[in-house]
Order: sequence, then C-alpha cells, then structure tokens
Amino acid sequence: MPNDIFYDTHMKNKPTSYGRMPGIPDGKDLKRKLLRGMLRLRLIEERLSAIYHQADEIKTPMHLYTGQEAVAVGVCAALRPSDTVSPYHRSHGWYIAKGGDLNAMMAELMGKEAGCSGGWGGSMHLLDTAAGVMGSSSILAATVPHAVGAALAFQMKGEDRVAVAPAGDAAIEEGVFHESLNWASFKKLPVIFVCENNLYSTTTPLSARQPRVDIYKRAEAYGMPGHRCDGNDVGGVYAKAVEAVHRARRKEGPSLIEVMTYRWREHVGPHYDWDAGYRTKQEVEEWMEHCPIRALAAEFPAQEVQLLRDEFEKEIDESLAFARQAAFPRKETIKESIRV
Ligand SMILES: Cc1ncc(C[n+]2csc(CCOP(=O)(O)OP(=O)(O)O)c2C)c(N)n1
Repeated sequence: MPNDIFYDTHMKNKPTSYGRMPGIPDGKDLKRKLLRGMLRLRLIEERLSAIYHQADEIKTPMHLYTGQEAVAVGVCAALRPSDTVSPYHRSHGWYIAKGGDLNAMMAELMGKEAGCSGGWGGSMHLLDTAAGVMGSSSILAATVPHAVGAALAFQMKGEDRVAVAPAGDAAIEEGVFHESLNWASFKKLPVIFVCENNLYSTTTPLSARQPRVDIYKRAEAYGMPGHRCDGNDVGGVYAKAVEAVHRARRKEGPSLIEVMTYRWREHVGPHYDWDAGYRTKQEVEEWMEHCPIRALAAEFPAQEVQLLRDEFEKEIDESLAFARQAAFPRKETIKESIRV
C-alpha cells in the first residue's frame, strides 16, 4: 500500500482525527440542502462518465469530482451568493455547488458557443461570474492568487465578501501557493484556502512527494488557523467552513482547511483505474463504502431521495439536450474572446 500513513489515518481513526461534528447543527433543512447539492453533483458526474466516450461529443479532458462532493457542497453551503470561488482543474464540483449554470457547463464541455467560456475553454476552464465562479485553470495553484486578489479587492472596497481558493494536494507544492498564504495572512484578507487532499497527484501518493504529510499544519507557519476535516462528512466540512467564513467576515484574516477526500474515478477521464497499479481496488472500495451521500441519504425516506434523483436526472437530460442543439463558436470570433 503506497499510502499507508493516509490510509491508516483515513480509514481507522476517521471519527476522532478530523474533528467530526456530531450531526449537522442547523437541522433538517440544512441537511436536505446538503443532500440535494451532493446528489445533484453525483448524478451530473455519473452521467458525464456514462456518455463521455459514446459519441465523442465531449472533446475536453474531464477531471471528475465523483467521491469528493462533500467538499465543494459543504464549503459553498457556508457562503453567500456574493462570495466567490476560484476553482482548479477538478472544477465541476465547485462550479455547480456555487450555483454555476448547468446548461452553460454542459455546452462548454461540448465546446459550444453557449458554453460558460464561450466553448473555448472546456472542463478545466469554467466561469460564471454571476454565480461567483471566478474562472478555473488547469495550471496547478494558478487560481489561488486570483482568490487572494479578489479578497484584497473586497477589503479595499470595504465589501463584506469572502473569496475561496480550492486546490488539490499537489498545488501545495507550488511556490505561488505559499506566497498567497503569506500575503493573505499579512494583509488579513477574507480568503479561505481549501486543500482537497485526495492523496494523489495523478498517480503519485503524497507520501512520495512531501516530507510532511499534515498539510493543515502549514497554516501555522503563516500565522493562520489550519484545520483538517473528514471529506466524507459533509456536516463536518460545513462546520469548518462556517468557522472560517465567520473569521474572514470579522476581518480576522484567512484560514486553511485541509479536507481528506478521495476521487473514485481515474485522474482524468471516466474510468475506474484500479488496474493502473498505483492504488488497489480494495482502497477504492473502502472509500466508496464511506460515501458521503449514502450516509446522509440514509437519514431521509427512500421515496424522497428517489424523487430528488428523478428531478435531477430530468434536469440533466434537459441540459444535455440544450448543449447538443447549441452551435459551435465561429473561429472568426476567437479573438473577441481574448481579454487583456
Ligand atoms: C504547474 C503545473 N504543474 C504540473 C501540472 C500537471 N498536472 C496536472 S494535474 C496534476 C496533479 C494534480 O493533483 P492535485 O493537485 O492533488 O489535484 P487532483 O488532480 O488530485 O484533484 C499535475 C501534476 C500542471 N497542470 N500544472
């Protein structure tokens, strides 16, 4: 097992080591909201997995979010519409959880003009500023300073808004990540750094890349609070995000939240990849057993969950139909899409 340290921490000490919250504090309405958010996201990703190769209508590489839903949904539930997120290459979860338009995302994946980036960007470059999704990027950690810049603008304008900088565990190895934490802490900016630690950078485990494995402790070096929480516990993620949002709104500065999570499918693409040799089928299946959605759905009547599924499947059908009938952008317009 290449990831012994994490595997043990995740699977054996799960309830105590991440400060799991006993239930979700705000009651049934919040639970329903979180369940809706995660289930919708799961069904979107699973449908994309199913159709990806069939007609080759989605040309863009896709880094699917299946398994990680509790992170974006838990954090975004703690935000206001006026707050922003600056996602990275595993972007669908943040785009959808923050309220990005589904039709525009589907059209973007198919390279259509009605896409949220005009059809020029694809899965890794999603943008919906009306929803506070400030544009994702395929370059590791590239959007982290964007979130810091947004937070600086909020502070300078006296706006009561918070910026979120999601990043994978490999982004922590980029210099700009550390520059961003340093500056944000120095200026007490209203920004939340969220590290989605899914244990791997493509196929390389964290333990083969970093001398210390506790990412959340990096926060201490920059004088900000660092927390770790269980990414299969959406209530725990939400609670940590609320704490960080309150701190940011009180003008006390940034926080770093490391969420221990797991991607079920391959790094890029729709398949399961336990044959690739870097992780075992057993490891993947054990994470699937701790599915964040199944645990929460069990608290609701099965009929209610089925109705939600039906509602979302219909919405996905409609958004795919919208994307399929949409036009491709004309190549003459490519220069109009470039802003300097
Ligand atoms: C600056 C930079 N270096 C390398 C890459 C190639 N690359 C793309 S995804 C990836 C791994 C990303 O891992 P992580 O940040 O943990 O996110 P995950 O894909 O696991 O969600 C790498 C190394 C890149 N896109 N940008």
